[in-house]
Amino acid sequence: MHAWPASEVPALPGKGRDLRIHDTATDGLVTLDPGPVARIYVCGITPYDATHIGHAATYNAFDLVQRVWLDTKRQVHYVQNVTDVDDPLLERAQRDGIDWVALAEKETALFREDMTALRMLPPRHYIGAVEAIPGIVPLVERLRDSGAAYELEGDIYFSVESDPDFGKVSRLDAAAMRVLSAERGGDPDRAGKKNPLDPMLWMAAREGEPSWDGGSLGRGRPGWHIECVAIALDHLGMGFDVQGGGSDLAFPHHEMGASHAQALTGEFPMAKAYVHAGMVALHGEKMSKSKGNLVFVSKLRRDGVDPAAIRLALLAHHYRADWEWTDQVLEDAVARLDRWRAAVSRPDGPSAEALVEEIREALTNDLDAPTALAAVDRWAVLQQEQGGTDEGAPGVVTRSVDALLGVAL
Ligand code: 5CA
Ligand code: ZN
Repeated sequence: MHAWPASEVPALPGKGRDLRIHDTATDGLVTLDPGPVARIYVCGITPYDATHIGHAATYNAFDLVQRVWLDTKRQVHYVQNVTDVDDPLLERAQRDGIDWVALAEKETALFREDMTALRMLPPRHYIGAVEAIPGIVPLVERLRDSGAAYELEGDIYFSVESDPDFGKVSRLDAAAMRVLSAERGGDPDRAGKKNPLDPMLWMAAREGEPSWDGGSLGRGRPGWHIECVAIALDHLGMGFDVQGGGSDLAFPHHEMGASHAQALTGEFPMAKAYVHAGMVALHGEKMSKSKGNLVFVSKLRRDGVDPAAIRLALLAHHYRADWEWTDQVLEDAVARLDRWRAAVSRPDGPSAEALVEEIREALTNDLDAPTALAAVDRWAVLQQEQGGTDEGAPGVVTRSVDALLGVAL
């Protein structure tokens, strides 16, 4: 699949710093030392509805990771998937009487437009589940042949008990896992499973549903977790730096992914840091396609909201916080954008050398974007109240805000 165009990332004066970030698996901050090529896998959308502010907030967090690494002059090898075949997509297509392929294509195209407008840097590899099937099948066959997976009425399940490290990503107890498994795509109540938590690796073809040749597995379609493992291992290999997604992916998705990879390679963890963004709510409840309480990025754009203001609204919240989208959040962001634009539109201003370092310091400290915004606010206030004689300063601020925060002033 093709991704979307990259906006240019200006080079900044001084030196970038290494990222310290919260890892769910150890529940602590880790300082990543990626080497010359940093490797990150971010779970992509299931394209059955338009990009909402919750998605955008999560992709914003991982865009900051990429920008921090680029600032250290590293290359970034960023991979993202599109879950372009899965139950919710097929159900929505059925409900609306449309072709599931057309639905996935339409919503993926809109996601690309939204990401481009928000200046999210694209992944180097953007891979759909369907195109990954030829790589998924041999992995499932290997898991089955090694005894880490078993068959149940034609479907293939992964046995969580085959992984001695199972549970180390989300660190939840079995009861909590069972509840979340039922809520998030699992089938803990299906009879005949070895362990209620065992997730499906390969679903045998169902009447009226799309299916693909699965070699010795028979016709069917892939399970959700193995999709991301296959794509990540194919394009990044084991031990990459960050696997990212919203906090609702810690269990079961990233837990099961780590387990699949452990069973395949004998290694744990698949990612050095498991990074999870908080959930954005609307009217007191998590924004979710299934509930329908959504604010779409594309709708805001159509209403004439500057994408830079949407981006500032996301950045005003720490990525790990759960927060609520309100009109006030957007109004504050629009006002901030106006203040910043006025401040950089002057020919000179107060020195911005310290500001670049403050933004770097904030972002490398677990992506503390609100602190970075506060630093820019202080420079803008100084500019407004006292001005300054540094002719390069407004340009440095514009470039810093663009390169590190993805906001075009
Ligand atoms: N295709 C899978 C990942 S492989 C999936 O979870 N797709 S999704 O479309 O449901 O979500 C895409 C990303 O947005 C995930 O990282 C998810 O955790 C995140 N996300 C979904 N809803 C919210 C929300 N309300 N707030 C923040 N992030 C969210
Ligand atoms: Zn995923």
